[in-house]
This record gives sequence, structure tokens and C-alpha cells, in this order.
Amino acid sequence: MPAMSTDDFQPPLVLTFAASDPTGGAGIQADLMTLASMGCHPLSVITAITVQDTTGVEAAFAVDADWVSDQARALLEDVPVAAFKLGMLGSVENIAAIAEIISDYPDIPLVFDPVLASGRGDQLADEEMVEAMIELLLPQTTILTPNSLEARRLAQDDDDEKQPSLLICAQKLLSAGCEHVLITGTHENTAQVINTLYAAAGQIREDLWDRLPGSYHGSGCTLASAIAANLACGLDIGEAVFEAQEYTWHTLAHGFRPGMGQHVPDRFFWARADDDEAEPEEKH
Ligand code: PXL
Repeated sequence: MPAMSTDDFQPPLVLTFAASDPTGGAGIQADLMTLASMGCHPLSVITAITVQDTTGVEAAFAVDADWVSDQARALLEDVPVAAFKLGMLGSVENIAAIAEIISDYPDIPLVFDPVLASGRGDQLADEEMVEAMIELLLPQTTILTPNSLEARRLAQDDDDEKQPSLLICAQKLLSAGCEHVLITGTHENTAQVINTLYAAAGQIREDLWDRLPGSYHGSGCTLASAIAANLACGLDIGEAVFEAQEYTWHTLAHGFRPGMGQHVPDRFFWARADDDEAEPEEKH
């Protein structure tokens, strides 16, 4: 048989717009590792750079919106992208620039992780950015992946008297224009973590996962990137969401603590030799 030419193989290409996290726990570094681990080739547009260690974010600096646009346009004119993923966006101007770019590619699935704060509570988006996300990005989103705190902040109106349920939040976010919402339940007071996927027709699936003991940095970036990888590989939304959760659970179960703060997921857990395989307790 003739040797396969290198031109015959092409992994799915996934373009992530996200900010640099020097720890490699979250941000663009998390996306690159996750996408590569799941068999995709990552393309990346840097939206901001942060100064942080594993205990918290010290500072963030947004890249100029023209530079964000130029990074993306150069790539998109050259290579075919199978899925987009959005993480921390850095500024209102960047949100507007990205919204304009993705509007030229309406058929490419878009996974939007609305990063508003770090797991340790550092604010990474202000109110103006939240409004721009709702107005400009939600209508173009295939799947939005907020945690329950982000879902409430995105969905809550000033005139809401009490905290809306997560179902009401999902309905509000869907009516703002996104096709699906996956609300993750790590921050909720439940015995297991409950992650729920909604579409306009209602709840599509609910998955329960055993809680893990550590405090993790980058689980949301890992989950959203894994969903983008699965969509780029052609999975339907339900399968993409389930398999991305399973992958993310394993990265957390194999997480490690590189410094004095949070644990980070091991996106290449499967590549380590002689590891006892932890199996998640999962129910549908
Ligand atoms: O986990 C959300 C997140 C995303 N992107 C960057 C971050 C964080 C959290 O700290 O720093 C760059």
C-alpha cells in the first residue's frame, strides 16, 4: 500500500477566542490542551492577557479590538473552521468585533462559555460586557455553557423580586436567542453535581456526577472546549454534551495541584501510564 501522504489527513479545526492564563489552568491554554487532547487542531485568537497564579487573578489587560479582528480574519480567510468557542473576551469592543466576525459564518457551531468571574470570585466582565454578550452574542450561539451563578447574572432582571429558578434563567437565555443552554450545577447545594441542557422545546437532558473533593481552576473552559471538539467531530448536541462532561469529569478526577492554590484538570489523563481508571457515577 502506498504511504499516506500528509495531505490526506486533517483533524477538525476549532477556533477559540479566549484570554491567556499563565497557569495553564484556564483560558486559552486550557482550550488548546483540551482541543488537542480530543483530536482537534486548535486555532486561537487571544482576547486578553492576565497576570495570575493558582490562587487568583491579579490583573487583566484586553487586547485592542482591531488586533482581535485581524487575528481572526487572517485565519478565517485561510482555513476552514469546524466550530467556534468563546471564553473570556476582555472588553465590550472585543465582544462587538467578535460578534461581527462570527456573523459572517452562521453555519459554524458556536460554543459560548460566558466567563464573568473566576472560580475564586475575581470579576472578569463588567455590566456593560454582560449586556453586550446578551445582545450581540447570544443570538448567534449554538450552545451557551454558564455555571448557575453566571446563568443567574445573565438572566436576572432588575425587577425580579426573588432569585429566578435555573429553569426560568434557561428560558430567559433561550429567549435572548441562543439555541441551547447547558447550566452546570457545581455551585448548587445538591449532593451530586447536576448539569442540565435546555432548548426552546424544554429540558433535553440532565446528567448527575459525583462531586470531587478538590477546588478546580479551568473546569468550565475544559467543558466548553470539549463540547466544541465534539461538535467539530460531528456529534449531535446531546452526545456532544454528555461526552464532554464525561471527559471533563475524568480530567478533574485526575487533576493535580501545581502551586499553592487550586487544582487544575489533567486534560491528558489518558496518556499517563498505569493509571487506575476512576469511573464516574453518572445517571441520566
Ligand atoms: O475559568 C474562567 C477563566 C477563563 N479565562 C481566563 C481565566 C479564567 C478564570 O480565572 O483567568 C483567562
